[in-house]
Amino acid sequence: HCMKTRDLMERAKLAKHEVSRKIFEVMYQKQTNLCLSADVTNSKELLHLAESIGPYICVLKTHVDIIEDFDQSTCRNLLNIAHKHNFVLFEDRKFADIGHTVSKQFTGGMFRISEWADVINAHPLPGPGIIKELKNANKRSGCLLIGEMSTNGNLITPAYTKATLKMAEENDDFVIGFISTSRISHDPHFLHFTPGVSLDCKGDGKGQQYLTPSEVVSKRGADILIVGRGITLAHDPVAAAKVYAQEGFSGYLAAVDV
Ligand code: 5FU
Repeated sequence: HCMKTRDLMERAKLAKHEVSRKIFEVMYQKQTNLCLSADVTNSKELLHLAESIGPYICVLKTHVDIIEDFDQSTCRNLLNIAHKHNFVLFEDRKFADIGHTVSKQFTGGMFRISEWADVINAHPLPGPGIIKELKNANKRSGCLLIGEMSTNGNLITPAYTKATLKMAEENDDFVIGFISTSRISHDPHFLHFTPGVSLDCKGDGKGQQYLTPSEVVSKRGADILIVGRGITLAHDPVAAAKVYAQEGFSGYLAAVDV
């Protein structure tokens, strides 16, 4: 049983959403569980990162609202690169409002996230209405619930995380997993994405707290490690991505289920 949930093709078969199935398959095909957090502020840099780091990742995570020159061609180009290098796009918008508002934030405005993002995420704080309305707006995207955060002093309690799990289980045709710093569910169809990963730093002096790839994947039970500045600010980002991908995936294969 222990090895079974580490078996990516087995997990792909158990997936309840097209996007989680795709992610498991990409992880298997490319032998990587690295998600690049491409937190740059212009389209050219974003597309350059996607093109150069693309071969080593299963997911590329964006914050499109920090891009100064964003337009629809940014997403079109990003989609082409994602297709070429076989990774999925995750917009880290962290929806956190009433259902009526989030459905507009998801589909409308400048960013029209629902038209290009495979994965989105939401805080469960407002209650199940947020999930229902995001799903009604576009069920082709898969949603991660933020069950834990990496930051120092965050207000999330064990009871909140447990309630997040319940909300995920009740909506598992749309919720594909969690943002968390530990394994929240033992159900192999849920994905756990863990941010706050660095080989060199313990923190950023702004609340972020870092763990190493092997800590998050082997000890905390993460499926996918999210790495931003550890790669983007490295002297050689491609070389750094290869190291994180290697550490992350060997940790994933070695991990026993927690
Ligand atoms: F939900 C979370 C969280 O708890 N911590 C995070 O760091 C999200 N993040 C995101 O992961 C954050 O918004 C950044 O985009 C990224 C981490 O970037 P870093 O440069 O690796 O610190």
